[in-house]
Amino acid sequence: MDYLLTEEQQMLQELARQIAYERIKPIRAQLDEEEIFPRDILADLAQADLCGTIVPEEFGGLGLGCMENVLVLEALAEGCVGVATTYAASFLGAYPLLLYGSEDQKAKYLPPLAKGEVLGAFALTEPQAGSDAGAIATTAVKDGDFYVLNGTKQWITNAGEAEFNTIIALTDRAKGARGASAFVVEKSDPGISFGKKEKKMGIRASVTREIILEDCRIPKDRLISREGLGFIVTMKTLDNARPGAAALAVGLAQSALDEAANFAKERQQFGAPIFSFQAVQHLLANMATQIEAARALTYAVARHLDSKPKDYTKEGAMVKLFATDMAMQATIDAVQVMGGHGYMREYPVEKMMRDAKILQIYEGTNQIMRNVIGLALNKEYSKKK
Ligand code: COS
Repeated sequence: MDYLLTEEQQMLQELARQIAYERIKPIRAQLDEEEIFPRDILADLAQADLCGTIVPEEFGGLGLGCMENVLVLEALAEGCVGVATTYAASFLGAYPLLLYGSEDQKAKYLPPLAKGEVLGAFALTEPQAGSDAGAIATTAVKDGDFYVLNGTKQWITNAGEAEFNTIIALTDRAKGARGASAFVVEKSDPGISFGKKEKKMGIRASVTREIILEDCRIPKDRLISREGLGFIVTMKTLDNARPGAAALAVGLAQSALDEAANFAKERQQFGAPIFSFQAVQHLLANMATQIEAARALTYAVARHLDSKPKDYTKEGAMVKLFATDMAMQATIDAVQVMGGHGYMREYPVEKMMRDAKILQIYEGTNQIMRNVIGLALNKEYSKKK
Protein backbone atom coordinates (compact mmCIF):
# COMPACT_ATOMS: atom_id res chain seq x y z
CA MET A 1 0.00 0.00 0.00
CA ASP A 2 1.15 3.51 -0.72
CA TYR A 3 1.43 5.44 2.54
CA LEU A 4 2.49 8.63 0.75
CA LEU A 5 5.93 8.64 2.34
CA THR A 6 8.13 11.59 1.51
CA GLU A 7 11.30 11.04 -0.49
CA GLU A 8 13.36 11.45 2.69
CA GLN A 9 11.24 8.87 4.52
CA GLN A 10 11.60 6.39 1.65
CA MET A 11 15.37 6.87 1.61
CA LEU A 12 15.59 6.32 5.35
CA GLN A 13 13.44 3.19 5.10
CA GLU A 14 15.59 1.84 2.25
CA LEU A 15 18.79 2.52 4.16
CA ALA A 16 17.55 0.69 7.27
CA ARG A 17 16.23 -2.18 5.10
CA GLN A 18 19.57 -2.51 3.40
CA ILE A 19 21.27 -2.96 6.77
CA ALA A 20 18.54 -5.37 7.88
CA TYR A 21 18.82 -7.59 4.81
CA GLU A 22 22.54 -7.35 4.08
CA ARG A 23 24.04 -7.17 7.56
CA ILE A 24 21.51 -8.49 10.06
CA LYS A 25 19.59 -11.26 8.29
CA PRO A 26 22.63 -13.36 7.30
CA ILE A 27 23.84 -13.57 10.93
CA ARG A 28 20.61 -13.33 12.95
CA ALA A 29 20.50 -17.06 13.70
CA GLN A 30 24.05 -16.94 15.01
CA LEU A 31 23.37 -13.83 17.11
CA ASP A 32 20.37 -15.65 18.60
CA GLU A 33 22.06 -19.01 19.12
CA GLU A 34 25.26 -17.62 20.61
CA GLU A 35 23.61 -14.62 22.31
CA ILE A 36 26.01 -12.16 20.70
CA PHE A 37 25.56 -8.44 21.42
CA PRO A 38 25.44 -6.78 17.98
CA ARG A 39 28.24 -4.19 18.37
CA ASP A 40 29.26 -4.47 14.69
CA ILE A 41 25.73 -3.82 13.48
CA LEU A 42 25.40 -0.84 15.81
CA ALA A 43 28.57 0.49 14.19
CA ASP A 44 26.97 0.05 10.75
CA LEU A 45 23.89 1.93 11.96
CA ALA A 46 26.12 4.71 13.26
CA GLN A 47 28.00 4.88 9.97
CA ALA A 48 24.69 5.14 8.12
CA ASP A 49 23.80 8.05 10.43
CA LEU A 50 20.78 6.22 11.84
CA CYS A 51 21.57 6.64 15.54
CA GLY A 52 20.31 10.19 15.82
CA THR A 53 17.03 10.09 13.88
CA ILE A 54 14.94 11.55 16.71
CA VAL A 55 17.71 13.69 18.23
CA PRO A 56 17.30 17.41 17.42
CA GLU A 57 19.74 18.84 14.88
CA GLU A 58 21.26 21.24 17.41
CA PHE A 59 22.39 18.16 19.38
CA GLY A 60 23.88 16.39 16.38
CA GLY A 61 20.86 14.39 15.25
CA LEU A 62 18.65 14.39 12.20
CA GLY A 63 15.78 16.12 14.01
CA LEU A 64 13.20 13.72 12.62
CA GLY A 65 9.94 12.60 14.15
CA CYS A 66 8.08 9.53 15.30
CA MET A 67 7.10 8.60 11.73
CA GLU A 68 10.72 8.31 10.62
CA ASN A 69 11.55 6.43 13.82
CA VAL A 70 8.86 3.81 13.20
CA LEU A 71 9.97 3.38 9.58
CA VAL A 72 13.53 2.61 10.69
CA LEU A 73 12.40 0.31 13.51
CA GLU A 74 10.03 -1.62 11.25
CA ALA A 75 12.80 -2.14 8.69
CA LEU A 76 15.35 -3.28 11.30
CA ALA A 77 12.84 -5.69 12.82
CA GLU A 78 12.47 -7.36 9.43
CA GLY A 79 16.07 -8.40 10.07
CA CYS A 80 16.03 -9.23 13.79
CA VAL A 81 13.97 -7.99 16.71
CA GLY A 82 16.85 -8.62 19.12
CA VAL A 83 19.03 -6.15 17.23
CA ALA A 84 16.16 -3.72 16.70
CA THR A 85 15.33 -3.84 20.44
CA THR A 86 18.92 -2.90 21.32
CA TYR A 87 18.66 0.11 19.01
CA ALA A 88 15.18 1.08 20.26
CA ALA A 89 16.10 0.70 23.95
CA SER A 90 18.83 3.26 23.52
CA PHE A 91 16.21 5.80 22.46
CA LEU A 92 14.04 4.68 25.39
CA GLY A 93 16.93 5.78 27.62
CA ALA A 94 17.14 9.06 25.72
CA TYR A 95 13.43 10.00 25.79
CA PRO A 96 13.51 11.40 29.36
CA LEU A 97 16.30 13.74 28.23
CA LEU A 98 14.65 14.58 24.91
CA LEU A 99 11.38 15.37 26.65
CA TYR A 100 12.48 16.85 29.97
CA GLY A 101 16.29 17.25 29.99
CA SER A 102 18.02 20.60 30.58
CA GLU A 103 20.01 22.14 27.72
CA ASP A 104 23.23 21.12 29.50
CA GLN A 105 22.07 17.53 29.94
CA LYS A 106 21.03 17.33 26.29
CA ALA A 107 24.34 18.85 25.17
CA LYS A 108 26.25 16.28 27.21
CA TYR A 109 24.40 13.05 26.39
CA LEU A 110 22.64 13.46 23.05
CA PRO A 111 25.49 14.24 20.60
CA PRO A 112 27.48 11.06 21.38
CA LEU A 113 24.24 9.05 21.23
CA ALA A 114 23.40 10.54 17.84
CA LYS A 115 26.87 9.66 16.54
CA GLY A 116 26.42 6.08 17.75
CA GLU A 117 29.36 6.41 20.14
CA VAL A 118 27.27 5.59 23.22
CA LEU A 119 24.09 3.70 24.06
CA GLY A 120 21.36 4.58 26.52
CA ALA A 121 19.16 2.48 28.79
CA PHE A 122 15.94 3.18 30.68
CA ALA A 123 15.53 1.71 34.16
CA LEU A 124 12.12 1.62 35.78
CA THR A 125 11.30 -2.02 36.54
CA GLU A 126 12.29 -3.57 39.86
CA PRO A 127 11.82 -7.00 41.44
CA GLN A 128 8.59 -5.79 43.11
CA ALA A 129 7.53 -3.15 40.57
CA GLY A 130 6.67 -4.30 37.06
CA SER A 131 3.18 -3.45 35.84
CA ASP A 132 2.73 -1.51 39.09
CA ALA A 133 5.24 1.17 38.12
CA GLY A 134 4.28 3.27 41.14
CA ALA A 135 5.61 0.61 43.53
CA ILE A 136 9.32 1.25 42.91
CA ALA A 137 11.51 1.18 46.01
CA THR A 138 14.83 2.56 44.72
CA THR A 139 15.64 5.74 46.60
CA ALA A 140 17.61 8.89 45.84
CA VAL A 141 18.61 10.93 48.88
CA LYS A 142 19.95 14.46 48.52
CA ASP A 143 23.33 15.00 50.18
CA GLY A 144 24.66 18.49 49.58
CA ASP A 145 25.55 18.78 45.89
CA PHE A 146 24.90 15.08 45.31
CA TYR A 147 22.18 12.45 45.26
CA VAL A 148 22.85 9.01 46.69
CA LEU A 149 20.91 6.21 45.02
CA ASN A 150 20.15 2.77 46.45
CA GLY A 151 18.09 -0.03 44.93
CA THR A 152 17.93 -2.68 42.24
CA LYS A 153 16.51 -2.35 38.74
CA GLN A 154 15.54 -5.56 36.96
CA TRP A 155 15.43 -6.74 33.33
CA ILE A 156 16.97 -3.58 31.92
CA THR A 157 17.70 -3.75 28.20
CA ASN A 158 21.23 -2.53 27.33
CA ALA A 159 22.26 -2.43 31.02
CA GLY A 160 26.01 -2.83 31.32
CA GLU A 161 26.46 -1.90 27.66
CA ALA A 162 24.90 1.56 27.83
CA GLU A 163 27.09 4.45 28.88
CA PHE A 164 24.16 6.29 30.45
CA ASN A 165 21.07 5.00 32.22
CA THR A 166 17.98 6.99 33.07
CA ILE A 167 16.93 5.73 36.47
CA ILE A 168 13.62 6.32 38.21
CA ALA A 169 13.98 6.58 41.99
CA LEU A 170 12.02 7.91 44.95
CA THR A 171 13.13 11.25 46.34
CA ASP A 172 10.12 11.31 48.67
CA ARG A 173 9.11 7.86 49.83
CA ALA A 174 6.00 9.06 51.63
CA LYS A 175 4.50 10.33 48.38
CA GLY A 176 4.93 7.02 46.52
CA ALA A 177 4.73 7.44 42.71
CA ARG A 178 4.29 11.19 43.13
CA GLY A 179 7.61 11.25 45.00
CA ALA A 180 9.53 9.69 42.10
CA SER A 181 12.28 11.49 40.20
CA ALA A 182 14.35 10.71 37.11
CA PHE A 183 18.17 10.74 37.06
CA VAL A 184 20.98 10.08 34.64
CA VAL A 185 23.47 7.59 36.03
CA GLU A 186 26.60 6.87 34.06
CA LYS A 187 28.12 3.43 33.71
CA SER A 188 31.34 4.66 35.36
CA ASP A 189 29.68 6.32 38.38
CA PRO A 190 30.76 5.00 41.79
CA GLY A 191 28.24 2.55 43.29
CA ILE A 192 26.62 1.28 40.08
CA SER A 193 27.13 -2.34 39.06
CA PHE A 194 25.40 -4.78 36.75
CA GLY A 195 24.00 -8.26 37.22
CA LYS A 196 24.63 -11.30 35.05
CA LYS A 197 23.37 -11.41 31.48
CA GLU A 198 19.85 -12.86 31.68
CA LYS A 199 19.03 -16.01 29.66
CA LYS A 200 15.95 -15.17 27.62
CA MET A 201 13.43 -17.02 25.46
CA GLY A 202 13.86 -14.59 22.56
CA ILE A 203 15.53 -11.33 21.47
CA ARG A 204 18.74 -13.02 22.48
CA ALA A 205 21.01 -10.62 20.62
CA SER A 206 19.86 -7.95 23.06
CA VAL A 207 21.34 -7.73 26.52
CA THR A 208 19.22 -7.70 29.69
CA ARG A 209 20.75 -7.22 33.12
CA GLU A 210 20.04 -5.93 36.61
CA ILE A 211 21.32 -2.52 37.62
CA ILE A 212 22.46 -2.50 41.23
CA LEU A 213 22.82 0.84 42.97
CA GLU A 214 24.73 0.80 46.25
CA ASP A 215 25.35 4.24 47.67
CA CYS A 216 25.67 5.41 44.09
CA ARG A 217 26.72 9.05 44.36
CA ILE A 218 25.92 11.35 41.46
CA PRO A 219 26.11 15.16 41.09
CA LYS A 220 22.79 16.90 41.73
CA ASP A 221 22.65 18.22 38.16
CA ARG A 222 21.88 14.67 37.00
CA LEU A 223 18.31 15.13 38.17
CA ILE A 224 16.04 15.36 35.11
CA SER A 225 13.57 18.23 35.40
CA ARG A 226 12.60 18.47 39.05
CA GLU A 227 11.96 16.25 42.04
CA GLY A 228 8.56 14.57 41.98
CA LEU A 229 8.25 14.52 38.19
CA GLY A 230 9.69 11.02 37.74
CA PHE A 231 6.38 9.23 37.27
CA ILE A 232 5.25 11.67 34.60
CA VAL A 233 8.67 11.43 32.89
CA THR A 234 8.21 7.64 32.91
CA MET A 235 4.67 7.67 31.56
CA LYS A 236 5.53 10.16 28.79
CA THR A 237 8.65 8.16 27.88
CA LEU A 238 6.52 5.05 27.48
CA ASP A 239 3.81 6.93 25.57
CA ASN A 240 6.48 8.02 23.08
CA ALA A 241 8.15 4.64 22.83
CA ARG A 242 5.07 2.45 22.30
CA PRO A 243 4.57 3.23 18.59
CA GLY A 244 8.14 1.98 18.23
CA ALA A 245 7.25 -1.35 19.83
CA ALA A 246 4.36 -1.55 17.37
CA ALA A 247 6.74 -0.92 14.47
CA LEU A 248 8.97 -3.77 15.65
CA ALA A 249 5.90 -6.00 15.65
CA VAL A 250 4.96 -5.00 12.10
CA GLY A 251 8.48 -5.61 10.76
CA LEU A 252 8.69 -8.96 12.52
CA ALA A 253 5.27 -10.13 11.30
CA GLN A 254 6.07 -9.06 7.73
CA SER A 255 9.25 -11.07 7.84
CA ALA A 256 7.32 -14.09 9.16
CA LEU A 257 4.77 -13.77 6.35
CA ASP A 258 7.56 -13.55 3.75
CA GLU A 259 9.14 -16.73 5.10
CA ALA A 260 5.85 -18.62 5.25
CA ALA A 261 4.68 -17.51 1.79
CA ASN A 262 8.00 -18.33 0.14
CA PHE A 263 8.00 -21.73 1.82
CA ALA A 264 4.42 -22.40 0.72
CA LYS A 265 5.37 -21.75 -2.91
CA GLU A 266 8.08 -24.44 -2.77
CA ARG A 267 6.63 -27.06 -0.45
CA GLN A 268 4.79 -29.78 -2.37
CA GLN A 269 2.13 -31.97 -0.75
CA PHE A 270 -0.65 -33.96 -2.40
CA GLY A 271 1.08 -33.21 -5.71
CA ALA A 272 0.84 -29.41 -5.50
CA PRO A 273 2.51 -26.46 -3.78
CA ILE A 274 0.80 -25.98 -0.40
CA PHE A 275 0.18 -22.33 -1.41
CA SER A 276 -2.56 -23.67 -3.74
CA PHE A 277 -4.60 -24.99 -0.78
CA GLN A 278 -7.21 -22.70 0.70
CA ALA A 279 -6.39 -23.86 4.23
CA VAL A 280 -2.92 -22.37 3.79
CA GLN A 281 -4.13 -19.35 1.83
CA HIS A 282 -6.51 -18.46 4.66
CA LEU A 283 -3.68 -18.41 7.18
CA LEU A 284 -1.59 -16.22 4.86
CA ALA A 285 -4.59 -14.01 4.06
CA ASN A 286 -5.23 -13.39 7.77
CA MET A 287 -1.58 -12.58 8.36
CA ALA A 288 -1.37 -10.17 5.42
CA THR A 289 -4.59 -8.38 6.39
CA GLN A 290 -3.66 -8.04 10.05
CA ILE A 291 -0.14 -6.85 9.22
CA GLU A 292 -1.47 -4.15 6.89
CA ALA A 293 -3.98 -3.02 9.52
CA ALA A 294 -1.24 -2.83 12.16
CA ARG A 295 1.09 -0.98 9.80
CA ALA A 296 -1.63 1.54 8.93
CA LEU A 297 -2.40 2.12 12.63
CA THR A 298 1.31 2.43 13.46
CA TYR A 299 1.86 5.08 10.79
CA ALA A 300 -1.36 6.88 11.76
CA VAL A 301 -0.38 7.02 15.44
CA ALA A 302 3.19 8.08 14.55
CA ARG A 303 1.82 10.93 12.44
CA HIS A 304 -0.56 11.81 15.27
CA LEU A 305 2.40 12.09 17.68
CA ASP A 306 4.25 14.23 15.15
CA SER A 307 1.29 16.63 15.18
CA LYS A 308 2.31 17.27 18.84
CA PRO A 309 -0.99 16.56 20.58
CA LYS A 310 -1.20 17.24 24.31
CA ASP A 311 -2.19 13.70 25.25
CA TYR A 312 -1.43 10.57 23.27
CA THR A 313 -1.48 7.93 25.97
CA LYS A 314 -4.51 6.10 24.58
CA GLU A 315 -3.19 6.02 21.01
CA GLY A 316 0.25 4.79 22.14
CA ALA A 317 -1.37 1.98 24.12
CA MET A 318 -3.77 1.06 21.30
CA VAL A 319 -1.08 0.68 18.67
CA LYS A 320 1.23 -1.27 20.97
CA LEU A 321 -1.60 -3.61 21.93
CA PHE A 322 -2.92 -4.18 18.41
CA ALA A 323 0.39 -4.61 16.61
CA THR A 324 2.10 -6.83 19.16
CA ASP A 325 -0.89 -9.16 19.59
CA MET A 326 -0.98 -9.31 15.79
CA ALA A 327 2.73 -10.22 15.60
CA MET A 328 2.30 -13.02 18.13
CA GLN A 329 -0.51 -14.58 16.09
CA ALA A 330 1.25 -14.00 12.76
CA THR A 331 4.43 -15.72 13.91
CA ILE A 332 2.44 -18.65 15.36
CA ASP A 333 0.67 -18.94 11.99
CA ALA A 334 3.95 -18.76 10.09
CA VAL A 335 5.20 -21.73 12.09
CA GLN A 336 1.91 -23.51 11.37
CA VAL A 337 2.16 -22.93 7.60
CA MET A 338 5.68 -24.35 7.64
CA GLY A 339 4.67 -27.28 9.87
CA GLY A 340 7.57 -29.42 11.06
CA HIS A 341 10.01 -27.21 9.16
CA GLY A 342 8.71 -24.16 11.01
CA TYR A 343 9.42 -25.85 14.33
CA MET A 344 13.04 -26.55 13.42
CA ARG A 345 15.74 -24.07 14.43
CA GLU A 346 17.17 -24.39 10.94
CA TYR A 347 14.34 -22.13 9.75
CA PRO A 348 13.89 -18.57 11.05
CA VAL A 349 10.23 -18.62 12.07
CA GLU A 350 10.67 -20.40 15.41
CA LYS A 351 13.01 -17.56 16.46
CA MET A 352 10.43 -15.05 15.23
CA MET A 353 7.75 -16.71 17.36
CA ARG A 354 10.02 -16.55 20.42
CA ASP A 355 10.90 -12.92 19.67
CA ALA A 356 7.24 -11.95 19.25
CA LYS A 357 6.35 -12.99 22.81
CA ILE A 358 8.32 -10.24 24.51
CA LEU A 359 6.56 -7.58 22.46
CA GLN A 360 3.35 -8.42 24.32
CA ILE A 361 5.19 -8.00 27.62
CA TYR A 362 7.78 -5.22 27.53
CA GLU A 363 7.06 -1.47 27.51
CA GLY A 364 3.86 -2.34 29.38
CA THR A 365 2.07 -5.68 29.14
CA ASN A 366 -0.90 -5.85 26.80
CA GLN A 367 -3.13 -6.31 29.86
CA ILE A 368 -1.87 -2.95 31.15
CA MET A 369 -2.40 -1.49 27.64
CA ARG A 370 -6.08 -2.47 27.86
CA ASN A 371 -6.29 -0.88 31.33
CA VAL A 372 -4.74 2.34 30.01
CA ILE A 373 -7.14 2.46 27.05
CA GLY A 374 -10.07 1.66 29.36
CA LEU A 375 -9.11 4.49 31.74
CA ALA A 376 -8.83 6.93 28.84
CA LEU A 377 -12.21 5.88 27.47
CA ASN A 378 -13.77 6.21 30.90
CA LYS A 379 -12.42 9.76 31.14
CA GLU A 380 -13.62 10.62 27.62
CA TYR A 381 -17.11 9.22 28.09
CA SER A 382 -17.60 10.68 31.54
CA LYS A 383 -17.14 14.12 29.94
CA LYS A 384 -19.75 13.40 27.27
CA LYS A 385 -23.41 14.15 28.02
N1 COS B 1 1.00 10.78 30.91
C1 COS B 1 1.01 11.75 31.86
N2 COS B 1 0.62 11.52 33.12
C2 COS B 1 0.20 10.30 33.45
C3 COS B 1 0.16 9.24 32.53
C4 COS B 1 0.57 9.54 31.20
N3 COS B 1 0.60 8.60 30.26
N4 COS B 1 -0.31 8.14 33.13
C5 COS B 1 -0.55 8.48 34.40
N5 COS B 1 -0.24 9.78 34.59
C6 COS B 1 -0.37 10.55 35.84
C7 COS B 1 -1.79 10.51 36.37
O1 COS B 1 -2.57 11.52 35.80
C8 COS B 1 -1.57 10.70 37.85
O2 COS B 1 -1.34 12.07 38.10
P1 COS B 1 -1.89 12.77 39.44
O3 COS B 1 -1.03 12.24 40.53
O4 COS B 1 -1.68 14.22 39.20
O5 COS B 1 -3.32 12.37 39.56
C9 COS B 1 -0.25 9.98 38.11
O6 COS B 1 0.43 9.93 36.84
C10 COS B 1 -0.45 8.58 38.63
O7 COS B 1 -1.30 7.89 37.73
P2 COS B 1 -2.21 6.65 38.13
O8 COS B 1 -2.93 6.97 39.39
O9 COS B 1 -3.01 6.25 36.93
O10 COS B 1 -1.08 5.58 38.45
P3 COS B 1 -1.14 4.03 38.74
O11 COS B 1 -0.18 3.76 39.82
O12 COS B 1 -2.55 3.56 38.88
O13 COS B 1 -0.46 3.40 37.42
C11 COS B 1 -0.32 2.51 35.19
C12 COS B 1 -0.99 3.41 36.23
C13 COS B 1 -0.79 1.08 35.23
C14 COS B 1 -0.71 3.17 33.87
C15 COS B 1 1.23 2.53 35.34
O14 COS B 1 1.61 1.91 36.51
C16 COS B 1 1.91 1.87 34.14
O15 COS B 1 2.03 2.45 33.08
N6 COS B 1 2.39 0.62 34.32
C17 COS B 1 3.11 -0.07 33.28
C18 COS B 1 4.55 0.20 33.39
C19 COS B 1 5.30 -0.27 32.22
O16 COS B 1 4.94 0.01 31.09
N7 COS B 1 6.38 -1.00 32.48
C20 COS B 1 7.17 -1.50 31.42
C21 COS B 1 8.58 -1.50 31.83
S1 COS B 1 9.42 -0.08 31.38
S2 COS B 1 10.16 -0.62 29.64
